[in-house]
Amino acid sequence: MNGGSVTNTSATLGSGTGSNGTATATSGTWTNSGSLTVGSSGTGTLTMSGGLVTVGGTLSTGTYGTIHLNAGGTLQIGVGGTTGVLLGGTGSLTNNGTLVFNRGNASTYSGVLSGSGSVVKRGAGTFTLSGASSLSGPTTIEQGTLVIANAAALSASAITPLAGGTLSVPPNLQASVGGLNPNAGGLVDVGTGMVTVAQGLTPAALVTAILTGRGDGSWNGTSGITSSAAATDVASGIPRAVGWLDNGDGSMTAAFAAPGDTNIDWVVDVLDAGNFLTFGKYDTGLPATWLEGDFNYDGVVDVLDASEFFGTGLYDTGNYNTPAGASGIAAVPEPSVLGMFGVGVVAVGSMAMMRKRVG
Ligand SMILES: [Ca+2]
Ligand SMILES: [Ca+2]
Repeated sequence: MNGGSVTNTSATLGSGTGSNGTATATSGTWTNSGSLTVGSSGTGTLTMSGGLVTVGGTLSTGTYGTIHLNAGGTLQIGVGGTTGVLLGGTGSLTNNGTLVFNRGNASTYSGVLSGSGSVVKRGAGTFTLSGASSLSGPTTIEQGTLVIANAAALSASAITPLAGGTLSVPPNLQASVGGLNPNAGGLVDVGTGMVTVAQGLTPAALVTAILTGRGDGSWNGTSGITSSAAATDVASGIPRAVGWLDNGDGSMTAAFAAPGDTNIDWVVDVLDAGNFLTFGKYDTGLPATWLEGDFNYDGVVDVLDASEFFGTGLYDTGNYNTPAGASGIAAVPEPSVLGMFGVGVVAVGSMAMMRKRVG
């Protein structure tokens, strides 16, 4: 196929024993409203180097079936309806072109995607990637929700959710992605999980996205970075947020967090009290990060952040983000440390007030 448009229901390349079926697309469109089988009893080869090949049903390969998705070629699975399956949902594919997943309902792909190609999530449905893929091209979420249900589902891919598209992680998952553009109009929902972005995301862009997702404080933003779990908690009076970390190696982390959990290990303890006090940003007006105690994203640490810290009531109470069904491990309270921390904050607060009076 090198131009024009071909439409059929189902097709098979290499149907009978001993037969040899080959299809090569360099331009134009080939639409299979039904299924496409590459190599049934015979040998089948599907090569895409340009144009668009769409499979509305199931794309499968037999023993002697081979799919080449090369640079310039586009393979679309599904046409926005309730069908469209790539390799049984489990087979692996080398993608050096463009791979489009387009379903209107929920579906899962657990195979491995490799190559330098790109992925497009189209269609209103929730699409779950549960395999560990090495794909290095970009991923664009045009519509619906893309769930990365494996910590390495898109660990080498830079993800861009566009308006109407959402990237989300399952409860408590700590996922890594190759890159992330959270300010392109779409939404990133960390839920009760964590997303670490390997490169390309600046602290300023990350905080901008978090502020957008936070909205009026209810975490009900429709773009930027939010946490639907924090939104639920805040609505019922439980202070939760999206915390962030500059990991110092070019990577950035955004995660469900309680104010006060400076290092986002889902425990508020002496390490956090230490960070809040010893980074020395309290009431200085100096630029500060979440790690240094800025829990309300205004870039400084002051009494408002101290209030956020104490407002959670989580100090030394153990993990506040245990997976559903798991039993939490109760920590032994250390009231003396909490007392010291309280004294410390009061002390720096008093010093600041004295400075102000003197000034
Ligand atoms: Ca902590
Ligand atoms: Ca602050």
